[in-house]
Amino acid sequence: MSIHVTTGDKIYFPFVEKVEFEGFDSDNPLAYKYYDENRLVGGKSMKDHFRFAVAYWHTFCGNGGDPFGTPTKNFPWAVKADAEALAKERMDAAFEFISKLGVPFYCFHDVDVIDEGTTLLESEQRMRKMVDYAKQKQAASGIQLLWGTTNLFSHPRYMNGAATNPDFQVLAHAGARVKDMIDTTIELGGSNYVFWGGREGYLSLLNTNMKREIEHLGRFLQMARDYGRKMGFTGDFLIEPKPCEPTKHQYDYDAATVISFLRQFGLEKDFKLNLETNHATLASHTFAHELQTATDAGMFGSIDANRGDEQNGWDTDQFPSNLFEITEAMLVILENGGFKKGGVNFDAKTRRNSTDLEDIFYAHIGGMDTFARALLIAQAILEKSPYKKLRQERYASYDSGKGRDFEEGKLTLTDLRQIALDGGQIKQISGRQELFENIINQYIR
Ligand code: XUL
Ligand code: CO
Repeated sequence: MSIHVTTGDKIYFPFVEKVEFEGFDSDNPLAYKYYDENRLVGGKSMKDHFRFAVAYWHTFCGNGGDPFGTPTKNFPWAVKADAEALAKERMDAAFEFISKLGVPFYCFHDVDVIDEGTTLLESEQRMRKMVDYAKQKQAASGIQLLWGTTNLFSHPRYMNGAATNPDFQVLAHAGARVKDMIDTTIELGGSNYVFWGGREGYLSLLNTNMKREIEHLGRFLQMARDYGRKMGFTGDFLIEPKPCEPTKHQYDYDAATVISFLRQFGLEKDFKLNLETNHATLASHTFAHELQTATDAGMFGSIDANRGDEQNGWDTDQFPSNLFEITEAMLVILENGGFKKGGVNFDAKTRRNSTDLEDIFYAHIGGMDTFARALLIAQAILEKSPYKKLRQERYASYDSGKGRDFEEGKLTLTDLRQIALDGGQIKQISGRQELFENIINQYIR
């Protein structure tokens, strides 16, 4: 079906009233097959499990343009010349889409809702108008802000970074924009505030004082935290790790790097992590590994859901569809108590040649159904299968006797020698990886 251009009646998606749960047997492409928002899984509704969010930038600002070609998506809300009129039309379309999809949250960068003005003051004024407009939209629809963030990477002023820029004046400008967006997030009742370190990294170490840049980043985040708390922000600050792209080496490389950075600068109580599937795979980690690393450090916050491509090494931001991958992720998330202030934000874009308005529905429906199905599988594995027991058994030698004494710090290296002598021959204990994998496969049904 082609694009429906609607100007007068302001209906952008006339082909659907509401995406409903119709179950596995439905052939309706505009219905959920697995995501049933009220269905209880482990005593919690699917809606509360996921806290799904639509990413404003991909779905309403993405135009399909790439380094090889001009935009392909001529969406009807992107035609007005005047910045404010365009911003309002786009927000009308966004709230119509999110309501019809039945998703409870959205996320945006400052410049997603309205372009910067020619001066900092004009940018701030523009944002205040859009905050008023968004407040009305949120109140009328019940849709809430999962997180706000500042785009500190698109404008040419940030070509050498924002908080890590060698020029202090650029850092100050970035501070002004972050302050404005923290105010916006508070005013709109946002649950979290995200820092993705866009161009915080380097292209060449030859011209870079890495120590100084990282210290500037730490100081900058302390200032943001202090300002937010002073203004009454009770949500979580989140950092989103990514190893490369756009810079050759991003400072927020992966979960482990960010955790130690946060501890170095005393930020670990206010900051958690926003983990993205495709960023994990770019760092040569699985998504589950990144989730487990953050969880074990007490810093798991939220996720940006998407997937990469097996055959290439860049951030393709495709919608999630890999059931095995998401099941492994849901196992980690469920075992550790699920989302609190965070949720599942679709930081994903439809392909350049997916040009119909229906495609953005199909994409989100597919992503949500993948997560819903993975949740059901993971819950069944944790409740019914020997998965947890098998893993626990691998560590049985630490549950009592000398193994427990070791865990409790009661032994010395000399004790270990004596235990080794007394223990005699070491028995082989299988890791049984294939058996673990079979359990996941068995429960995919
Ligand atoms: C970039 C990315 C961003 C952040 C928000 O790879 O993931 O869209 O999620 O700035
Ligand atoms: Co992201």
